[in-house]
Amino acid sequence: MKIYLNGELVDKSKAKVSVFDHGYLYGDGVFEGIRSYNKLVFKLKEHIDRLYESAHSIMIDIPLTKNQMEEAIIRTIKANKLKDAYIRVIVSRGEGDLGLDPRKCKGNHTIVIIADKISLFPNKLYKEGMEIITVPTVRNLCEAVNPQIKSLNYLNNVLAKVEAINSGHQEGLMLDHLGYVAECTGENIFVVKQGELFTPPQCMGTLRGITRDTVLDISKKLKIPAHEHVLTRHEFYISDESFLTGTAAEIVPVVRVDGRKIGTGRPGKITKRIMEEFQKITKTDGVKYKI
Ligand code: PXG
Repeated sequence: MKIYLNGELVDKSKAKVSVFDHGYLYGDGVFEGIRSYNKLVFKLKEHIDRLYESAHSIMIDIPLTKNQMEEAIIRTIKANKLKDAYIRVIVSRGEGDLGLDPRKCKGNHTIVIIADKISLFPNKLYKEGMEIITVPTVRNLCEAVNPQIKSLNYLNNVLAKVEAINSGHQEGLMLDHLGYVAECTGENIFVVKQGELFTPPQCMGTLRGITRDTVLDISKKLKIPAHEHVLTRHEFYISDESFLTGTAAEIVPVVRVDGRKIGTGRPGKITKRIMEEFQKITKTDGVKYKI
């Protein structure tokens, strides 16, 4: 496997970064997770835009233009000859010294791009639906580390994932500090009630997910009314259907939350229709490459 490391494609065994990199010392950096389907990189522009927004917010000046970043991503996928890929782009503050001061890193950002295959959850869950549980760890406050920043410090999400796994679940439902539904550890949440879609607004400790935006576009196309609205757990429990969205997870039906059955306890009609449309879009939309 070839990894892009600061402009060079190197073997996986040689893809090493310094222990003084502030990405490693402090989680000081940003990342994106992107997918390609059948030689089409899905929503590449949106992912690159969000990467640069995250970097801007934490004052990292990425030393590549967006076009150069796009070329670097495509080059890495092609080097690995992947028709379908999961691409991780990482930009860290770079090598510095001990101590938080980012000025010590002298602008030598480390850029790593990995292209590989992943399947986040077992196939069975996509067909039969997932059971999730509310976890004790509260989603980061917007005023502290804003969840819009896809930073290398994912401990908030990792803790929630550990709690979900420890209670025998694949995913954990994270609430914001007021107790409203925020998102799962790496996915946004949708519920369906009386034929309409609801998802928490991005100010509720929720990442503005690119798959979430895609589902909102699909709902317009399918003429399913959709609302960005605060959700309580009660509203989640009494919904007719629910599903999670994310680049890595794609669309996963949720059929049980905190021991309560959602709707019939099977993936719902609207969920299945949206999953179908999502699969169609990923096969036809995207930035094309040749291998
Ligand atoms: N919420 C959070 C907290 C995320 O990290 C999403 C929602 C979904 O966003 P997109 O744009 O992908 O639709 C994410 C992103 C993984 C993994 O390996 C998943 C994500 C990020 C990093 C790692 O499971 N999902």
